[in-house]
Amino acid sequence: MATSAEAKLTDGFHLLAEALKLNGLDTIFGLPGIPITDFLRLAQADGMRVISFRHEQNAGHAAAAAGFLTQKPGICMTVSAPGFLNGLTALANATTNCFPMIMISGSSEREIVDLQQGDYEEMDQMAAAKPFCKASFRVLHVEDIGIGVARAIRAAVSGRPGGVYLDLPAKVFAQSMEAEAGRRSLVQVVDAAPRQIPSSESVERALGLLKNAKKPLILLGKGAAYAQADADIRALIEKTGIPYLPMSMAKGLLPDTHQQSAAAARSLVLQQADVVLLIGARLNWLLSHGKGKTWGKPGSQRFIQIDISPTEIDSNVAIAAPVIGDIGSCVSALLVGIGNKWTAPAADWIDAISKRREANLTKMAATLLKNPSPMTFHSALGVIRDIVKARPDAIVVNEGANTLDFARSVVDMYEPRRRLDVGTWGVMGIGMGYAIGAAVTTGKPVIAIEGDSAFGFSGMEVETICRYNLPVCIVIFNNGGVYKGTDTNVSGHSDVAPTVFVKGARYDKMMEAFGGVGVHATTREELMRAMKEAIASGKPTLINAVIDENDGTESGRIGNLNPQSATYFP
Ligand code: FYN
Ligand code: ADP
Repeated sequence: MATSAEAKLTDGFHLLAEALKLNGLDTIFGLPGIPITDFLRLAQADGMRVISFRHEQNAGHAAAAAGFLTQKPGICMTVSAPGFLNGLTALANATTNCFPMIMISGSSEREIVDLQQGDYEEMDQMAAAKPFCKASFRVLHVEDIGIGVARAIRAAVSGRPGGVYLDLPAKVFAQSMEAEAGRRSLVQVVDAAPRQIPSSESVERALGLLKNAKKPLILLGKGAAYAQADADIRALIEKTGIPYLPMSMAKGLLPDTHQQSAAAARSLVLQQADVVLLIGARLNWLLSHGKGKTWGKPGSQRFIQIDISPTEIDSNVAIAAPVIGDIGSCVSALLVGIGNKWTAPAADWIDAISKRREANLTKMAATLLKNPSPMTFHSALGVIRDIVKARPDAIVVNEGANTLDFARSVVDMYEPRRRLDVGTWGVMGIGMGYAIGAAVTTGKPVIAIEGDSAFGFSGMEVETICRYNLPVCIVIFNNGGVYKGTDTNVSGHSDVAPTVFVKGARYDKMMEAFGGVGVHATTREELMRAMKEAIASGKPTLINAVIDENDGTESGRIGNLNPQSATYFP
């Protein structure tokens, strides 16, 4: 039994849990081991949700997804050096995507690390993290845990959101202090992501440009989805009548079936628009840096850009009208400026877009009608498209090359923040982490549309999905390889080609091994039945969707980025 002196003490374990809870951070995605095992136990006993993974990268991706979906930093916890490094990829990816998360890692003793005397899992983790995230902090004394957590929260969510690293040497967890002083050392962060109101001149400048446009376009990026200004963004688009193009994770901000969506006329609007209003989208590689043949005649466009980060402006091309502030405040200021007077864009611009859109939709519809066995990407995606239409609240996670590219255009989204994908880096490996993060955070069904190669990066987390009985339905597009399954080895020795996997692989058996539902589907009917059952039951399900190994193209739709040797192949 504790003596009265001991009862008045607290320690780093308790203070860290209390600091997180005080700030509404009630879920930890992590992986136990020295020195955080007892912390995870204690956090769970203290009422927090602790989701334990099989690899830190996936825990980090789950935290990042939670951050994107909730605007609160997702929390990832790892052990020292190797565990930390495993998580670092996810932290860097979150930062690149502007998703708020905090990775907290246990670390070795400073005295030994700094003299490089060879401690257990020795590494200067704070220095290693610095270039890969927005901010990096270390707490050396138990009484600073509250401030350390507060600084991490503010850095993650204020301004442009991103990843933050918080270093906790092992001995800080066990350090004790007087309980009342400990309680007073904690900080409840006030207004962690303050609104940033745009200047009135910037709003007027933007409206002036937009009003005089002959062929205006609104481009929505995942910053617009993150901002949770859904009603105002929709009002801006519908009031002005301006066509809009969603980047992949902005799909669903307005339903993809909306009359003003130019998603199915992408090339045309990018080439022909004269004024483009970017809302939470960067002119990076995904938008051909705002120049080149994607964007029509050189100099034919002028840009308005709404962003919270002033240094994003002019990063690739000149921005005629920057509007700096948070998207909610900027869009509402534009709406006030517009009032009830707005002249809809000229009919010939709207008609040209409709014509291209209808032509592309008709072309697409024909590919979805076919019913081959094995399936093709399109025949299988036609099924998923119908399933998502029937469950618009389901969250779609999507990675792969062809599986990503085709799903992006085939599977319509109807609600904001329902699509999570490879993002700014085009990274493989987000699949199961995002799926778990989304399922835990929202409680909604999750449909993970996975290339067979992409799934491999996080596949072991099917055990995690089964362990927590999460409503995740994974569909593996199994065409037997990276891009496709037909590559051959021309060297004469017996290894398979570097892009080819085991023929006839049965990913569904992996799910069965952990008590989930595994289904082998070779036709649309089998896929449809299995998905309906998965969504209705909420049981962890993995469907091995057999796709023709000839279907798929090298690098999907970004083959232009894939250098090919002119001399290697005869
Ligand atoms: C779009 N399109 C459609 C529809 N939606 N047609 C019919 N119906 C629907 N619903 C049309 C659209 O108008 C384009 O035709 C075409 O389909 C492709 O549209 P998409 O996919 O929006 O555009 P595109 O050119 O592929 O976009 C470029 C991109 C995108 C860079 C933004 O490819 C992307 O997000 N790529 C990420 C790739 C990635 O990260 N891969 C992971 C690594 S793979 P046209 O208008 O006629 O052109 C490692 O190897
Ligand atoms: P996409 O890949 O969909 O085009 P990006 O990730 O390139 O989107 O762009 C997102 C942009 O949104 C970033 O420049 C980021 O600074 C900005 N952003 C994120 N959240 C907000 C917000 N609340 N208000 C304003 N801008 C934001």
